[in-house]
Amino acid sequence: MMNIPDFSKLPIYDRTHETMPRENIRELQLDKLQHQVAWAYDRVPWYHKKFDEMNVKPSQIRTLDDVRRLPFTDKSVLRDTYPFGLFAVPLDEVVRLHSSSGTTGKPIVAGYNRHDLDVWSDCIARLAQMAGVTSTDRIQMAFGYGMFTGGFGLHYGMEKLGCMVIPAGSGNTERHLMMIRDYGSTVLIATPSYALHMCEVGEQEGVDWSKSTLRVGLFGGEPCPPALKREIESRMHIVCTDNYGLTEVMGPGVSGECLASRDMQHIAEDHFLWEVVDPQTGEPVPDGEEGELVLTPLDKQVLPVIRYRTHDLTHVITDPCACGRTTARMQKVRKRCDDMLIIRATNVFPSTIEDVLASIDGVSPFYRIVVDNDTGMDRMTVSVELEPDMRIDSFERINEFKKFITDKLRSTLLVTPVVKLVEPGGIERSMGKTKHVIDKRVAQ
Ligand code: DLL
Repeated sequence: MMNIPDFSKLPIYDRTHETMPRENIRELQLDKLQHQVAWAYDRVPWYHKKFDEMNVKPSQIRTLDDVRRLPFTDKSVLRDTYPFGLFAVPLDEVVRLHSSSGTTGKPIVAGYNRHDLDVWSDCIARLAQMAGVTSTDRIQMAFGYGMFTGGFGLHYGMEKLGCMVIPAGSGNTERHLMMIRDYGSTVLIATPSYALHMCEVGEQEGVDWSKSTLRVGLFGGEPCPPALKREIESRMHIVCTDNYGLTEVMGPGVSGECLASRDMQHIAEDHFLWEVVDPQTGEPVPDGEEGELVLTPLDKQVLPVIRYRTHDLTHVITDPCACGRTTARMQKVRKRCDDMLIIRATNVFPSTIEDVLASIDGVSPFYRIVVDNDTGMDRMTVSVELEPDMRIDSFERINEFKKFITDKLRSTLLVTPVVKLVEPGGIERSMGKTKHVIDKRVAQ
């Protein structure tokens, strides 16, 4: 079995900021917010105009609550100002670009100068140490090294920590397995769905994961449901943490899981101001309640977005954590306000389907949801992949199992799906983020 290190003995990368008394964190945030707001107002014409329209000046930001006077920023603003309209420095100061594609329209472009990259690497080094990674580790990178922030973002953070980084990149699972074996990699960086795929391929090839040098998985980029994490941890004999971030405010490194509170993530609060708002009204929700996460980076020089609407749903708590950190913790993101499906007037979150499937023995974590309206009525088809050791040898048993899954889904969702059983390995694997839902009613 995997061995969870004693978190009380693990190093804390930036002890000063990660364990600061909360009143000091808030003072620091206010100080940085005032500077950041003035930076955006003075240098980005879009913000200047927007602040003027809303009759607010940077000098009116006197408390952290005053952030509410400021405008929200969302994807549409970044798209309207594509590609560099929100940049606050001349382009020759920019040393890196990343982008995120989204489903429609132009990509979102993020720029970084040296300062931004330094802050980013620090945030990454923090989350690596939360998982017990140190300079002696060998890091095998399975995130892509393209415009996606995952590859380069984590790469430089791990180098900053002093690790040996093996920049294998995404895909080519056989080669990954060979590298783990030959280079003695100790840490795998990947999306959780790709890590599970690597685990399976390894098992098929006779890898004995309990004897592998790999000991830690640093995941992120997509939701990592608890059942999936448990499965990877027990099958690969590694400890996995799940880390969150988004291109618009930096990339990975916004928050990370420590080993003491495994369904939450510590927010790098000295670099990000968080709010949780009602997605409909934009008003703050009561303390600790679920809502949409809104982030204002406090140290971004090139792209100083203010109050970015992430669309990610979470809640945040501020009590101290057993790991010794005082930074606020956000519940891991399982759903977004824009991923809710409306099926025959009933609201369905894909994460609910995922949870129901995870509670059924014999069903693997791989599934796909397809929604269409070909017959004039919404239809949701859930393809469920069976575990390799699940033997169903008669039509009768297949129908019984399908009915069992359909009934379980119906009683939770209040919608009757069409359930299809798929043989092990039958659902397409992704090398990066997995797309679980295809809604044919909307343009993809
Ligand atoms: O996915 C940044 C990242 C890369 C984070 C690698 C962690 C590791 P984007 O491509 O812009 O950036 O996608 C951001 O992905 O708003 C969430 O909806 C989702 N997301 C990212 N990390 C997690 C996570 C990167 N750990 C969007 N859990 C975000 C759940 C996540 N959702």
